[in-house]
Amino acid sequence: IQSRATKEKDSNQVLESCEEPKKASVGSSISLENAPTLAFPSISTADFHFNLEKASDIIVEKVEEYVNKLGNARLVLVDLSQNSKILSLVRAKVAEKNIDSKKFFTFAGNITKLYSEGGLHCNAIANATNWRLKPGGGGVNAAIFSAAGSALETATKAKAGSLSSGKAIVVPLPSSSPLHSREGVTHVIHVLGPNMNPQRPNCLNNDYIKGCKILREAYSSLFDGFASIVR
Ligand code: AR6
Repeated sequence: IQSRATKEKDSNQVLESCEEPKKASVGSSISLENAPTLAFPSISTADFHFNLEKASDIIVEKVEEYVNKLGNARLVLVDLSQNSKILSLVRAKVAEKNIDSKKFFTFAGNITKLYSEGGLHCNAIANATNWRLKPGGGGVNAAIFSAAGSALETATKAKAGSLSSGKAIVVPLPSSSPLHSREGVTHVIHVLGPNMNPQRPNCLNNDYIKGCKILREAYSSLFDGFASIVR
């Protein structure tokens, strides 16, 4: 069994090898490694076919709006691959802004294995879900419901039966869930983004005026939900 110290050392190595966040300079402020952290996927940009340029603008705008309101808490945008288009777009756009790289950074990895495989402590993770809040359907929703086991389904049902687009719902994860015991995730925040895929319910038919408004609401609702557990 790896000691905590070894894990934390490994986690630094992982972060450094991803070049995210930038190495702290000597004498800089304390590490935020154990600060409350929300890992979130890019909402709506895969199965829901939302335009990546527009989505990346909204992610950067919303991160900029929330990051300092959240105290020392961290926001981490996650995608499966280091070559992810959305991660590169956001990294490039965030570099133009004055955003603390210890409080917001991108990370390549499976959102259900951030601690065990990436050494990244995240007490909350966001799920890009469907309006029925049901397991399956592929993407990050299928991965999170599957990794969390039936405890997440039960806890979600106790909170709500459905979700409207642009909204998020915070679900405390029971300690019986492997995602809690193995990864340290205490809350899953389900978010429903706008849908541009004609094969899925409530398609917006390329109406990006509505779509961008709903995506902004979705991120506000997600970050407000995270703020409610950090407080
Ligand atoms: N870890 C990290 N990121 C992931 C993972 C993972 N395990 N899996 C996917 N992503 P998507 P949407 C990234 O399609 O577009 C579902 O069927 C992915 O690369 O999961 O909001 C639901 O039930 C992308 O960047 O969500 C809904 O019906 C991001 O997560 C619908 O899809 C979101 O991709 C929601 O579609």
